[in-house]
Amino acid sequence: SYETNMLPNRTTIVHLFEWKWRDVADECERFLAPKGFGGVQISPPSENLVIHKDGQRPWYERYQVMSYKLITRSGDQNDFLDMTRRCNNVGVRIYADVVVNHMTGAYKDNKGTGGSTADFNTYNYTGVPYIEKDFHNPHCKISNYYDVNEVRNCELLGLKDLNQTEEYVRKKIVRYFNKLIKLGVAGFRIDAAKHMWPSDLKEIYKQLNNLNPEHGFVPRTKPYIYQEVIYNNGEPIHPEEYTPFGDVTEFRVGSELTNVFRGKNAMKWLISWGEHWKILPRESALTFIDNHDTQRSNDVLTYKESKAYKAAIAFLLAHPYGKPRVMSSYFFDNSEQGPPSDGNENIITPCINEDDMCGNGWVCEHRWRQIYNMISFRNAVSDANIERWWDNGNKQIAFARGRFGFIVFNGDNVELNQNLQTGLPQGRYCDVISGKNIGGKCSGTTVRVDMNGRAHFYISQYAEDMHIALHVGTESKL
Ligand code: LAG
Ligand code: CA
Repeated sequence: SYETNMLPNRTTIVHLFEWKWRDVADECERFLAPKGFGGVQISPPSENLVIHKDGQRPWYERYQVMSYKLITRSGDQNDFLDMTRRCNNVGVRIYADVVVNHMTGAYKDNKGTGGSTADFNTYNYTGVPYIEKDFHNPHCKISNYYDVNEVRNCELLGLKDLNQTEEYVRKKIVRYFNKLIKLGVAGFRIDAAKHMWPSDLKEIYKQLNNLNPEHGFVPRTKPYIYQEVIYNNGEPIHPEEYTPFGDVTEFRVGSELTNVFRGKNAMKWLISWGEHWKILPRESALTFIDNHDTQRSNDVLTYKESKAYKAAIAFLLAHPYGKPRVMSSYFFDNSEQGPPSDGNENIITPCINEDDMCGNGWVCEHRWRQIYNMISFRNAVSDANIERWWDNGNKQIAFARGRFGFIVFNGDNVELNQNLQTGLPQGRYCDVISGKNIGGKCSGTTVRVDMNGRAHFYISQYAEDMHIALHVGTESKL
């Protein structure tokens, strides 16, 4: 198991997709730290190709690399350092999304967000620099995912494919990663890891510096690495090839939990959730319901199906399997749509409304009470075991996390009306889904746990949320 380098009792990463560095820094201070978030996955910080399509800048331009200069629409290197300083100061870690499998596709325009230019025909990227011999040759396109060589040596979506087996390319990548380490990141999301040879990645990781103690890290701390490996049934490339030197994103979690919380699979089966479902060992899995790709392309739950989505995330966070990440999005109705931007193509800062929700086109799922309160739940129950599993044989379930937390779900089309053994110490607990404890009083439902640890739960099939969650630390005084 790899160390995430979060503060003790912090557990969860939020992906602030397409946020500007200044806004991330503000969010660390005013919201993420107080609510107990462990870290932020940021959008790729490396200079990208400016793409204009249908009168706008599609989000995916950030996956087309022009150089490793830290200049993007999210900000420059000064903004970046200001972000890591301010976030680390309040105990929130920064994980950088790093795109090193490839550079760009071939376009008519060839200007980067930092002013670098490239000649796509001759594979000349002056900003690094890379020249043709730094790319896989012969040039080929990936079409057959059952051919391991093709997946790793050919172009993904026509993106010029770097040859990481070459010493010079590795050196440039290592330098880029070490620059980010020096600037205070706690780790990396390795984009398109499946498209690079495990042996090359291992070599690159070996040459990485320890985290920067000036940013509050204990000397000799290794960066936390989680790798994007999408496994589809039957493919020859297995995520397990990458777990000997980092964690791996477990996409099957999102699809399986989507099935359950859409009611297509009975919740009672979740009693065996984890390795029994033929997913990665818990200590290697980075888990999530949706990410920036699957929320656009796959059939998974997103903010657009909020009731089921909130419940799926609650289960993800209440269950000890994996290291969780939650998505934070902007509204979109077209899959290429970029982040909210102004007339000068600058990304617009999310405004924060009086009710704590975001405006200006940002969804900010991480600011939904039902989501951030479950992060507190996960922090509070720590590594306590699942105990006192209950189900009705169908789509109503409940379980405890030791003596620290208890959660109940009603995914049935009938009400849930049950007296359950919670294992919690006697007290009046605030349900953290319908409300919270404000000045010693629950703003939502209060649940009375008696001296034997039993409590009564009622969840209508029509309720705004299908679940109730209790954890120690939220007891009401009334
Ligand atoms: C990833 N993980 O392994 C990213 O999570 C994913 O968002 C990236 O694709 C992909 N790998 C490459 O880094 C995204 C979009 C693609 C987009 C690509 C490059 O999902 O749609 O491709 O970034 O910008 C686009 C066009 C393609 C075109 C390609 C090259 O959609 O049609 O062939 O650019 O011009
Ligand atoms: Ca490759």
